[in-house]
Amino acid sequence: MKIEILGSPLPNIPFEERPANCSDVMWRYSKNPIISRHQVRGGNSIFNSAVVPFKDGFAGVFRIDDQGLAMTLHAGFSSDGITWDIREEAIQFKNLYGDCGKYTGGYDPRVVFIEDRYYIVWCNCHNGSTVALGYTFDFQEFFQLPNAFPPFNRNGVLFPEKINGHYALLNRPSDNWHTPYGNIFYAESPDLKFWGMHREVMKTVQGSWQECKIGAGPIPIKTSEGWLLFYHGVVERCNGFVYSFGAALLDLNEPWKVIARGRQYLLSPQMPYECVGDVQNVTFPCAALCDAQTGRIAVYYGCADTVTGLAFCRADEVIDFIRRDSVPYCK
Ligand code: BMA
Repeated sequence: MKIEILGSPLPNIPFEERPANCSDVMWRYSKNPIISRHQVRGGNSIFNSAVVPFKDGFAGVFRIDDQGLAMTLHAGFSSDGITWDIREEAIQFKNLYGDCGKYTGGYDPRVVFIEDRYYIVWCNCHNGSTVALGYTFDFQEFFQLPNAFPPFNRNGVLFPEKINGHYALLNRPSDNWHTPYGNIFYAESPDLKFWGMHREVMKTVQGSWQECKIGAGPIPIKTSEGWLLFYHGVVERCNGFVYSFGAALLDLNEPWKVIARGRQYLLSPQMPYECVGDVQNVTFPCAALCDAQTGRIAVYYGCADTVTGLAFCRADEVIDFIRRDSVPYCK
């Protein structure tokens, strides 16, 4: 049976065909990186950022670390998904719930359209890193909801629709710095304020690229086979962490159940802009655009905590790849 993305067509998705000399399931954009570290005045780096289709083009929320290394979020707009006009002024969130979630700087945003608005989930520094939520209708005015969890937690990723009547959020409980461990969990909420029913989705895999910690990446993509989830995995080598990314397939109705999970990574730091930068050897995906009509996917990923790259794949090929060589135990 044909593997399909269940969603809307996106004929203007940024996409480049696989180069003739490449047999990889995922391949990089030939003009990477698409966003340079100095594209916005006063910036030190622009990476780990999220984009969505918006009006006739695209909009996004970008992580900029400034030259004092303060981490802030900035709106950006693009007509083709490749050339971005990113606002120099940081987003100011209108805080709707007082002490429950103040904006004190943010990083690693994800953006998703649900029902009538664009939700932003990011890592907030309020009393320690945790998962913050907010929304916008127009990428001009932004509102902040309560933090989903107390510190420490990161890599919050909302599903693009309610599951069994509830909002659903992948997350990664952690500690106060570069957690040397971490598994992906699932939480649900009736109203985006109260979160519970925590379930474990996936553990790390010893002796692999996903050995120390894993974290959900872009918004899961609904397919005929299950939710296609791209996620990053970290291994500690003798001179530091290496961040690669791969994919898993989660059950459509019970997404805490893993159907298949790639043993091999899809992309790992190999190009100079992924290996050299403020933090060496990091590829960190935070967004994916997909075209349901053709199965084409474009993944946006941070490179070496410095610049932003783009990589491409096809949903059916990724699903075949992770089914063919799956981690033997899924939990
Ligand atoms: C993680 C996050 C990411 C970063 C990565 C590598 O813990 O902070 O923002 O890309 O570390 O430094």
